[in-house]
Amino acid sequence: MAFKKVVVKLHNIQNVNTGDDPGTELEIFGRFDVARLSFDPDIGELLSFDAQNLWNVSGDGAVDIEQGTALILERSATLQVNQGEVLQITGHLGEQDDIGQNDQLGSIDLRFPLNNIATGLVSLPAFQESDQIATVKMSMAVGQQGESSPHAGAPPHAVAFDDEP
Ligand SMILES: [Ca+2]
Ligand SMILES: [Ca+2]
Ligand SMILES: [Ca+2]
Repeated sequence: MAFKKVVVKLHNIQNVNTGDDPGTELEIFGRFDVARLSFDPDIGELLSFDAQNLWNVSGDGAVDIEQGTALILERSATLQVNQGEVLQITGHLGEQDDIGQNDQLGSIDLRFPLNNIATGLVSLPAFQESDQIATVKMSMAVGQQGESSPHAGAPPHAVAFDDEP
């Protein structure tokens, strides 16, 4: 069965424009997760497996990001996606405000079938509410791929000596 082992990396979150938000910084919070989705024919639904969190900050812990700078994260997760499965990247960003409700900058739910998983930057829309704009840099890297699961069959290197005294 074909598979790809893929490393998904959340590099950074950039404050492109503070806009009408008070001060020179955006107060950014949110979360990003990756998982693989597999169709279960018995119940006729996509199920989520191997979910891994890349970043998770609540409004109370919002991070100040100066306009024109980035919050460096460099968090990664590794998943093996098999034939018929889908790599899913989900996330959302918010912007914390002391007065009034926090701003919702946007959400993503990106899905990559096995054939669409390739090394490179992940194309993401800007996260934006009025003129408060943040962008997120993510990438994926295919580290290993093949036609059969590496979990099946013999290990690649047999132990060639014994350690009896
Ligand atoms: Ca705001
Ligand atoms: Ca601010
Ligand atoms: Ca704010």
